[in-house]
Amino acid sequence: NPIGVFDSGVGGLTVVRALMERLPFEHIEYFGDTARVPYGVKSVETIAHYTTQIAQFLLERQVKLLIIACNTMASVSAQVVRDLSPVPVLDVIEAGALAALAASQSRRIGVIGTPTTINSNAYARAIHEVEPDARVVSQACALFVPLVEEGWLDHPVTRLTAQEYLKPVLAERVDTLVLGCTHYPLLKPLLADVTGPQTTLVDSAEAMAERTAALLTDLNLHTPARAPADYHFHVTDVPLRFQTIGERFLGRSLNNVHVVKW
Ligand code: DGN
Repeated sequence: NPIGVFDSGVGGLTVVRALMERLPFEHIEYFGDTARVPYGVKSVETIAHYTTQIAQFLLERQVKLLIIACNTMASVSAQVVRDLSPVPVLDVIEAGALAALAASQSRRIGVIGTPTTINSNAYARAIHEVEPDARVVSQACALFVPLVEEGWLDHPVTRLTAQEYLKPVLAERVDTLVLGCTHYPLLKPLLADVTGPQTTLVDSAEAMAERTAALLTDLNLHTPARAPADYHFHVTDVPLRFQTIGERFLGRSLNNVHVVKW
C-alpha cells in the first residue's frame, strides 16, 4: 500500500523528494491543497477542517501511513488527524523537534516557520516534552514562502530578509536551527551562509524521511524492492506556474497530477 503525504500546497513536495531518495520503493499518494493555500495565516478552526477533509481523502486510498508534511497543519491539527486515523500518523514537527535535539549540543535551539506555526508554539512544546531545560528561540518568517515560490533562492532581497529575521535568533547563540516550513529546505545554502558554520540546520523534510524509514522497519511495512514505485499527486487546483514551482520542490519532473474538484 502507498504512503499518504499531504500539505497545504506544493511545499510538501520537499518531503516527497526526501522520501523518494530515502525509500525509493515506496508508493506515494500526495495531496496538495493548491486551491486554498496559503494556510500559514488561517485560523486554527479552518485549518483543522481542511486537514480532516484531506486525511479522509487519502485514507480512502488505502494508505498504510499518513504523513503531515505541512508544518502549519501539523502545528495546529496533528491531534485531529491522529484521532480519526486507523493508520499511523507522522508529522514534521515531531520529526524536526527530535532531529534538533539529536543535533544540538548547547540545548539552545532556534526554530523558524510561518506565523501560524510559530504562534502555535508546537515546536517548543515538542522540544520541551523531551528536554524541559532546552532554550527555544522562535521566529516567524512570513516572507520566505513567497520568496521561495518566486524562485529567489539566491537573491540579495532574500539574503537581506534572512539577515533581518535571523538577527534575534542568532543573538541567542543557538547552535541548531530548525527549518520549520516545507519551503525552507530550498533556502538551505543561503541560510547556512547567514547563520555561519557554527549553526547546524535541521531540514524537517530529511528528518521526516528518516522517521518514516524507522517506522516502516518497526512495523514491518516496507514495500519489497520488486517494481518501480508509483507516485500520484492530487491537487485542488492547477494554479499559474504550478508545474515549474512543483518541479523545483520535487527536484524532478512532476507527472501523474490529478485535479480534485471540491
Ligand atoms: N506548507 C506550509 C508549511 O510548511 O508551513 C507553508 C505554506 C503555507 O501554507 N503557508
